[in-house]
Amino acid sequence: MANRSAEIQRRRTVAIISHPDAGKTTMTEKLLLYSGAIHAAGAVTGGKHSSTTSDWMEIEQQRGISVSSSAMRVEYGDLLLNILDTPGHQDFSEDTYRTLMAVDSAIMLLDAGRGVQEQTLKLFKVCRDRGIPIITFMNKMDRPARDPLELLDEVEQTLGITAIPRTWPIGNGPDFRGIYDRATEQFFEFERTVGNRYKAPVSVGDIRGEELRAAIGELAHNKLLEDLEFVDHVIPEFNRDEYLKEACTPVYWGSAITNFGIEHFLQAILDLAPPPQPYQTSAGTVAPSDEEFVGFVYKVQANMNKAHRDRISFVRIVSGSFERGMTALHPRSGKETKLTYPFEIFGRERKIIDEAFPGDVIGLTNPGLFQVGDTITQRSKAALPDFPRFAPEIFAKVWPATGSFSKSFRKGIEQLREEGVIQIFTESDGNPVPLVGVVGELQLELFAWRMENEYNEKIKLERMAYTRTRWLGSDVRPATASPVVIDDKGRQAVLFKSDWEIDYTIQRTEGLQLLEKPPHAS
Ligand SMILES: Nc1nc2c(ncn2[C@@H]2O[C@H](COP(=O)(O)OP(=O)(O)OP(=O)(O)O)[C@@H](O)[C@H]2O)c(=O)[nH]1
Ligand SMILES: [Mg+2]
Repeated sequence: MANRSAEIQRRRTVAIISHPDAGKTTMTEKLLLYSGAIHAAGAVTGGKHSSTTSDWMEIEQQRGISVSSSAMRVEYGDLLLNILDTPGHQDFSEDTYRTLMAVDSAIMLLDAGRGVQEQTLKLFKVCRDRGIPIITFMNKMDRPARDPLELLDEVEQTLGITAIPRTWPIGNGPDFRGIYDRATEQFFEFERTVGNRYKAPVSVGDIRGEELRAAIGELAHNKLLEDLEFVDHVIPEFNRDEYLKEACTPVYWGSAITNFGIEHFLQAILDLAPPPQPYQTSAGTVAPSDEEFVGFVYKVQANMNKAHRDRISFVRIVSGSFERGMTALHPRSGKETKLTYPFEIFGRERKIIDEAFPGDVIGLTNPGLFQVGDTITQRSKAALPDFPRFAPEIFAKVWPATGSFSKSFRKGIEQLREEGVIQIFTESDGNPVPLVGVVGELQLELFAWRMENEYNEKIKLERMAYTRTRWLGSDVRPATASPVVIDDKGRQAVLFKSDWEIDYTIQRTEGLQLLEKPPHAS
């Protein structure tokens, strides 16, 4: 068997986060290109002919947005990089938050024309809470971009972290030529290529040279040199320990679409991102070097492959080593289970593996046993803190269009609930028509689309007026007409139409306890 400690030390597990559309999936594809994992990059254009490794779902390709996180594993030099691409849209942020549980660091993309956007801010806070360090990339420099100093200042002001540029952009929009690498003091000039599918040709030049001065004009060249001098004098030196402690974020510039600056960024991820870190569990701290195998499910996805139609649980390995065929304990059910088919995952592709180590994300075929948040161990009862669950704000009754509650209808609802695409409630009066609850509109659309395309069940949705969910903290039920429903773990929740209705109900009902999050499952 491979040397376990060396195997752990060579792994890097990283999530890509940003506001929608900043270019995460495009960047993921380009990191795969530059690491040699794919030989030509696909594109996220939306429409029939687009495809990338991480946006492998048909609905993602049609719309040009990511609706689900995906995992890619690449080897580069001695290192093994697990890249987890996340959806930016807030309707899918539960998935993104869960993915952040499975990584040791994050890369944050900003659209250089827009700076720090609303969703960036939220995701940054989640990284902070998780205690994971962040590398920043200012993307879309091939479009008109904001002044680099202004962007750095915005990161510092809005996110409260020192932003330290490691590269610097030369020009922007059509005049974007390349980047200056502050560490080597070299200027890398890139060439645009048709289709951007292959690496961009690059030449190394002198930032102070006459050639560049003539090309961009004296004024721009003077400003560039002044900016660089300012950066050298005013911005603190980069220090990896400070980055690991989240006291600073190193910043890189480029354009994912034209492949400018990608190689430096990939190298930075490999040089800086931390190896697998310990996790806090109910059984204390579990370190990667611990002998006992511990892993947890951060995501479940059904029907990844039309030929198999099975459910894959994405498992992050925390400690020990994993061997194909091993028997593991599933503490939530108390059952032992043999893990016969572990997969290495690359977008929608999968390949059986014989062993895996802390830091790895592997796929296990899910016999309906594993749920998001479950741990899998060798013998201990280690459990992770609860995974985030958002209170739904949109509700609908869901009917099969055929009118018959068939087996495939029930299976679709059950599996998509298990994945977290929807939450399911039932009315406490025993009405069998399920109520779906979601955080955003796009989730409902995804649900309907997948029911039709993966389970061959067209559905009808009857929207309801409720916009708030509160769980009951005691047996006291509301004295008003607000309905009590049962969630998928058997807990009672109340649906309201407005904050006003919540206040009114509280006033009317003595001893009523309303919780914004579900109480711990018993
Ligand atoms: N001009 C320009 N466009 C880019 C760049 N990177 C990505 N795009 C485009 O921006 C759009 C969104 O890109 P994606 O890679 O899908 O962005 P994303 O962050 O993955 O989006 P979500 O996953 O839906 O949040 C696509 O049309 C890309 O072609 C870039 O460097 N320059
Ligand atoms: Mg995407």
